[in-house]
Amino acid sequence: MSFDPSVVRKDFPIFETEARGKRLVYLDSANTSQKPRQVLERIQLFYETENANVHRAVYELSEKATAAYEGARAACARFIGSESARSIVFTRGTTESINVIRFTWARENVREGDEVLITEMEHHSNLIPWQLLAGETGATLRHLPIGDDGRLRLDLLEDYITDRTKLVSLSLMSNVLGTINPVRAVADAAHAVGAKVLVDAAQAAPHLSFDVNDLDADFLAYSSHKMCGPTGAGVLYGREELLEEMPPFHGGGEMIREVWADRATWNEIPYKFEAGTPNLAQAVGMGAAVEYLETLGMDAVREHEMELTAYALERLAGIGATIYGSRDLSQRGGVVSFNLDGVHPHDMSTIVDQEGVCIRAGHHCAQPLMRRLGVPATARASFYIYNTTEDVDVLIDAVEKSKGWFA
Ligand code: 7TS
Repeated sequence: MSFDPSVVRKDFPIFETEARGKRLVYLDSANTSQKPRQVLERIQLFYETENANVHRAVYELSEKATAAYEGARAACARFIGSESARSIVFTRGTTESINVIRFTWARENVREGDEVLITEMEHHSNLIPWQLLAGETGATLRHLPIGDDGRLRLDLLEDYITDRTKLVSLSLMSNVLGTINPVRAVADAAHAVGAKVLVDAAQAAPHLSFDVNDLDADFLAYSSHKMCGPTGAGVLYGREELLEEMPPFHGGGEMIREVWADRATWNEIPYKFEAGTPNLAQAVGMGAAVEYLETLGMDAVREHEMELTAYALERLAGIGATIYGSRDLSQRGGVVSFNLDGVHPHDMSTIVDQEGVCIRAGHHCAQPLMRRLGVPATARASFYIYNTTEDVDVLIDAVEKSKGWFA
């Protein structure tokens, strides 16, 4: 049931452009993905035929805009196995979704002496909000260690999840190591002590099929722009009963039910968390991205990326690269961090750019993880539906050239 990536590639206008006069080899999808025509055309259609503000007017055009916006919400719910669209809050992306929890649920539920547990492999957007919360509340932030294989030390879970733990926030897939984390096992341990679980699915949502009920997530965050959708849109999933209890985030229009001069009551969920005019076209575009991925089939997406990752790992090992993270394909996705002896990743990235190859170099917004790995930076290639084995070959040739520069 797999698809042909060279056919998929044709859906993406960007691949009609060149990079440095060469075929564009885009290997930075963990950073942001490219956008298919189906999504771009859906956004255009919204502005051309449906554009009005949502939920506020009774005229037909506003009804059309509202239907498009709420249709996207239903698609985003279906995509992660949420039975109810009421659980889906539209945000600007994963970072904002995590910060919503910091400013709402966490402020009400995390006190001095409590603990928030994250892991050693988190992106800064699932680290800094909790550092700030800890600073404000006197709570303690703890980090579940990883082993040398780039996987979570589940054997230490008992020491790290205690009766003081109020929140466990972890990524489903690492943006550096590609590790797919056993979220359900962590969630079971967290729930056993009454803690809540927030899943950062920024890297998982574009690449893996998962279900919030199977994960037993209380909250889950993902971004549109990494999964073929536009920037400026994302999702915060929350269990309905938790969203109901939580105070609002931003105050303003749309999030209220009734307002007096000195007080107000709140709208029903999810609107209680969507103050002001939302990013309408972006949300609609995100819905179109979900439909695009559903048409390809998330199992086929995963299968394609496993094949490509296997090939890339083999070829990188063949040129003597150090690869960070597990080699076990069942435990990892298509984000491959690596280094070559004697070549700084930034130099490598600059040199491969001359061959039309886009890779990321640096700390990947995960500085504590870099310290744990004992490196200041890595190069990182990340794969998606439009990448081919030819892209990997171009990457390897280009990386080999960078070796030559420093020989
Ligand atoms: N969490 C993870 C695991 C991520 O990989 C990222 C972005 C974020 C959160 C933040 O998402 P945003 O959409 O709110 O920005 N990761 C990366 C990356 O790996 N390279 O650039 C951005």
